[in-house]
Amino acid sequence: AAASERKLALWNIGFAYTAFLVGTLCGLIQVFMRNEMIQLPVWLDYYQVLTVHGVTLALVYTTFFIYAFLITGMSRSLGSFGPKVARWSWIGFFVAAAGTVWATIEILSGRASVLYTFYAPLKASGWFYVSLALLIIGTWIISFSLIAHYVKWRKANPGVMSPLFAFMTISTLIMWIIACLGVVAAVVFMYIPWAFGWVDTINVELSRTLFWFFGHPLVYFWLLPAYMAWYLVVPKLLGTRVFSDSLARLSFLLFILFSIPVGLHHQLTEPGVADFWKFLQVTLTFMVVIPTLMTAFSLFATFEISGRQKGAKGLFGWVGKLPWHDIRFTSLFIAMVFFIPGGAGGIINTSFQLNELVHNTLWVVGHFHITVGTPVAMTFMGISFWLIPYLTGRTLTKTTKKLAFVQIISWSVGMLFMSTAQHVLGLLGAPRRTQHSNYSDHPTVLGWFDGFFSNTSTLALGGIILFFSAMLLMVIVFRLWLIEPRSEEGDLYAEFPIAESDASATPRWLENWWIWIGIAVALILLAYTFPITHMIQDAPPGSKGFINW
Ligand code: HAS
Repeated sequence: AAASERKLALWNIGFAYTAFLVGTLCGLIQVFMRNEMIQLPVWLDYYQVLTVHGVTLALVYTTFFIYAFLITGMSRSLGSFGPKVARWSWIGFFVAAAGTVWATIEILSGRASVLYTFYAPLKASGWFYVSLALLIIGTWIISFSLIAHYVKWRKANPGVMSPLFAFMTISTLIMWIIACLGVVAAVVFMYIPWAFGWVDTINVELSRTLFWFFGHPLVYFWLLPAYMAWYLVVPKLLGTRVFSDSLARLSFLLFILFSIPVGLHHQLTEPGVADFWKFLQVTLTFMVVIPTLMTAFSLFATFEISGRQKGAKGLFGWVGKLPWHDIRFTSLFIAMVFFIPGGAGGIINTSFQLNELVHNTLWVVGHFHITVGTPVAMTFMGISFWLIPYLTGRTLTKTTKKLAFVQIISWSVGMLFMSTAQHVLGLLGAPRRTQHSNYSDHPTVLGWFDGFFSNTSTLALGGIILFFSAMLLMVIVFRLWLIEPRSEEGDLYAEFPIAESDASATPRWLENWWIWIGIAVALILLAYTFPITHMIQDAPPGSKGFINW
């Protein structure tokens, strides 16, 4: 990658890890409060800390890290950005960064303790929503810059299938841009007028629906860059090729189709939406599981093929042939393993009746810590171990590698304790998003805490281990950025590992984006037109104006 792209990617990484530092500190405070080990000072509110924790980790760390990865990978696979793309990418970064800093100030000043899902009826200051709009506009500017870079490449290479990294990037960005339309509509037409007091009321159900139109694909916006590493980096580290180019492309396209018309599975317990539409979206949610199962199939095939190439025998002989000593691989592998219970939990969540049991309990918190908090976050950690050296021209020395192993293992152990406790407590009935951990010492509640895994102390133990791991990661990032020695020619740890993918048999129509965008729009209209029309028509009197519907 050219110097300008490297610098931009590093700025994004720096921003991401600053958010990570703040977010994990707030995580530690969370578990201590649940365990009643600390009392917050009067000027700091539980919901404020929870909001900073969620926003910095789930929204800021992920987003900036993702763009660092995409920018570097696009530059590596399609060539350096021209001056225009470079300039706009920088502008996008600064707009997103300004929005983030502003949003953080609003939260810290106590004017926006509305959690990272920020939907009504919770209300923040109007400026909080403006700052969020800036963050989204910033990401759009970078996204369109990357798309422009890709379009230029395609014009220069007519009839050639684009490199897989670029294809996956464009799929992710298309999904992101369409998804954001929901939250932009909600923020601009509903939250901003409501929060500034230009209108008195808000159509709560509609605003939440527009939020989840965005909120569910948001989780795939986090996941897909991790999948890019699983599809492209893993085979390279195993010394083999991508299992199937067309399968990989198709799975990303399926995410464009099915990740958006499914938001109602977050609203299954809400009134105001007829069961039929909830059921339809639940069915579509099961469709979005398919590309993940394709990914799992493809990765197991990759493991097995590479194992057999190295002489593995028997059904599981390949396990012994995997490069366990390579932290870049091991981190990604553990990330994938966590996704098995993480994804299974997702299927439970989306099963209409079972959702009744788990909705708004700590179970859901457990679910997202073993989806975004481990498969995604740990993949980003694993990427950091080579991406930062690649960008800074330094190397991963033996000492840092050892630290990285300790970091990855401690993150896994911490997460295992914490998320298991969250899942179990949730099943017993512990609500999420509440500062009351003992629920006024209600006898039923005290009974929950008898088990080892249904205990806030286990939760806190996990949180402490996680915080230790997070601090270790900060040390590693710092060393890779500033302290490690310069890498030498051919240094594997300072390379951007992308496996080859044979696109010779891949159908060309897979890259006809308009087909996929068209089908996605049709599915969105099918899933959302009637529920949204009903929400507008049936809104209570007084909330039927244009802006507040
Ligand atoms: Fe979820 C709530 C349903 C995936 C994140 N989810 C959340 C929230 C977050 C989140 C943040 O239907 C909380 C939102 C809030 O604050 O209110 N989720 C699903 C379903 C999936 C799913 C069906 N979620 C994710 C991912 C996330 C994420 C991915 C982040 C990155 N989720 C829900 C529902 C709710 C929900 C409801 C609302 C609950 C409520 O009531 O509030 C699916 O995409 C899952 C598909 C995945 C699988 C796993 C298969 C995996 C295998 C192993 C992978 C291995 C590979 C390689 C690829 C079926 C087989 C093999 C190698 C090895 C070494 C194993």
